[in-house]
Amino acid sequence: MAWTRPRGVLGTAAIIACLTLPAALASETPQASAPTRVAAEGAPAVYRVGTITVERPWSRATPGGARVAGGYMRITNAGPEADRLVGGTFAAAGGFEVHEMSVGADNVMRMRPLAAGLEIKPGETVELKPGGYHAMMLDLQRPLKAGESLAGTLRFEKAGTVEVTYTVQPLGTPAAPAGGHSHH
Ligand SMILES: [Cu+2]
Repeated sequence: MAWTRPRGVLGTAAIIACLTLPAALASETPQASAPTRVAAEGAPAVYRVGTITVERPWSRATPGGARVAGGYMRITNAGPEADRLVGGTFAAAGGFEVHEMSVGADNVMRMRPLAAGLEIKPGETVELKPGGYHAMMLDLQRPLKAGESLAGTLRFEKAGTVEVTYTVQPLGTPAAPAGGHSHH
């Protein structure tokens, strides 16, 4: 799960995404048109801080009473050194953790916090997605509704903090891989 792109292309994509349409972004970054593309219409979809690029942060609508929500995005490190996603914030949540999913000895898939954060190696892209690495929004203060946008931040060990906007996709979009995401 890695590809490299020239810095100039990333910079251009970021500017285009901020000023114009997601459609323009899609033509700049072929990988963005994968089947699970989830960027909301009109929402800025690419964020940069230092050598880190964050693409299309999104979350999913939650049923009433849910206390947690997942945060998903694609993170690319164009720099020469590894960096780590170590924290963040989310407007509707009281806490934020970085989680991984893994299958235990009992063959049950579980999530656990990455105490040292999620490493993004030089030149690599890491996808946070249902069933895999994800941001975990804790202590949700209200249900998330499909179509809304929520502000947040992402904090990287070296690159620092970047403000992002999460778009909330409908429940079940895209379908989570087998194993699901039931927890807490
Ligand atoms: Cu989690």
